[in-house]
Amino acid sequence: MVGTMTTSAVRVIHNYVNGEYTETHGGRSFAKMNPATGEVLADVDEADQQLVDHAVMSARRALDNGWANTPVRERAALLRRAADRIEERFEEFVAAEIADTGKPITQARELDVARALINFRTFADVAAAAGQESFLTDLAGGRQALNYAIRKPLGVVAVIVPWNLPLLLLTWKVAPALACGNAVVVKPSEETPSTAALLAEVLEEVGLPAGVYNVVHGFGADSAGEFLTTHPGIDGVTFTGSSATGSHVMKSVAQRVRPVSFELGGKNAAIVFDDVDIDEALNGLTKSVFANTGQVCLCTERVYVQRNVFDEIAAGLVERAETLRLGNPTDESTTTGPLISQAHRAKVVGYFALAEQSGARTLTGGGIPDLGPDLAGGSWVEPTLWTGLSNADRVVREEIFGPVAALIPFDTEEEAIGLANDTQYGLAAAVWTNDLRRGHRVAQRMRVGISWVNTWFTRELRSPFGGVGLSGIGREGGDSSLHFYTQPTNVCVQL
Ligand code: TXE
Repeated sequence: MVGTMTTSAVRVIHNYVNGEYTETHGGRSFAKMNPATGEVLADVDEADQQLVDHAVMSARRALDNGWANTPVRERAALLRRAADRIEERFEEFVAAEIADTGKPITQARELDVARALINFRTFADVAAAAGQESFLTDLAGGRQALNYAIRKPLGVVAVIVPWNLPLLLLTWKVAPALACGNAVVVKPSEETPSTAALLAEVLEEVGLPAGVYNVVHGFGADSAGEFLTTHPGIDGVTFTGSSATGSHVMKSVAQRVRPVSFELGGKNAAIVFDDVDIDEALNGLTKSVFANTGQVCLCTERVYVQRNVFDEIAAGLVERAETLRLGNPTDESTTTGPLISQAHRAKVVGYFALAEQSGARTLTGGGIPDLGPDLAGGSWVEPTLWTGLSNADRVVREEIFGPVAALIPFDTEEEAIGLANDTQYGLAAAVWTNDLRRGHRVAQRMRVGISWVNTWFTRELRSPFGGVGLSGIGREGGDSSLHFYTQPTNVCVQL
């Protein structure tokens, strides 16, 4: 049986447990809408407690049946075959991601699916090349002890991912987890079930043993998400999503003292100094504010601009925002898709109203665009820029997760650093300047997990990635991923 089937125009998406696509027997299912049009796209089986139990037990059995002890070179080879197979089925993944999210085809190709390949290949390399710590310890009487650490898989890992970059974030976690010899139970967002289901097909095709990769579909509270994160059989949770949900999951996992790795929200700042190359900064800001319709945890929602270039930057950014092309996601000239859902649009539009009430001047956008009858049912909003707000306003403090930014002037470097760091979040920052010393100086003082100078979203997957404050706990990427997805045992041998 296949994971996704077509019945008329609506696909049926099943859970995938122990190498089988399980149909719900009289169970619940939910409709997945196309965010660009509002049409029903798929009917998704919702996993109940029993099925989540089955998934966790199957994962455990797969570990015990030998997956946990597979030589790392075999696991790395399997990851590379998975990357090759995704490459062969590239356009299927692109189509599935577009249908679920409404994101433009160019982005699905160049970012989402491209990064899935890179995630598998990078973590195959990182795991295969990893060494172990060892120390020669001096003891009394001239004797010595050899200490070394062996790293064992963490075990059954719960992987909970959001809807904004579904395949990218899923593979960012699944690739290192499998490379380290874990078994995973994945709960994709209820908004984006398709690529996790397709990945099951690929992993089966390249010979991953049954039970190592399981997918359970559903929601959070009183559904698959909660059944999974509260399950006594899981050994750790890796989660990307909102800070509120992260905090909730952490509380339930804390009862059984399991490790967590959380990448949560952001309210990221960009600082633009007056010595900057204006065009370069505007190109960078256009990406960092509007990429993926502002639905990236790393997107900029606060832009601090040195006063004497403020008007020029504001006018330039408005001009670029107004040339973005909203439209059919499969059209190659489309730059900007819809928001993920009507519910999310209601939240973003609520902030449009709040901005006005707070005295903002809306430079562009602030409404719902008319894109014609075909797209009238989609969750579209206009790219939006405000001035006249300050760090005291909720619009500048809370994560909106839409194609929006507040532009705020500053006079001195110290003031800009203070404004940028004045947030409970701490995921990313971008500094735009032609003064290299200033770039390093300011970037280092950002209270964030990643601080860019004259770029945005440039990623080195071997670097540690994560956030401070409300933006998360722990780091993934390179060795940080190997550390999270393994448990070390220190062996001490007296020589
Ligand atoms: O996220 P949730 P939502 C932010 C963004 C957005 C807001 C809400 O501001 O507007 O969060 O989005 C699962 N136990 N980000 O509601 O709820 C859920 O099913 C276990 C930032 O979609 O955090 C989904 O798979 N799991 C962000 C995942 O958690 C639970 C990306 C994320 O959903 C659960 C997405 C529970 N009790 C939203 N409740 C980023 N940092 O990139 C929910 N889930």
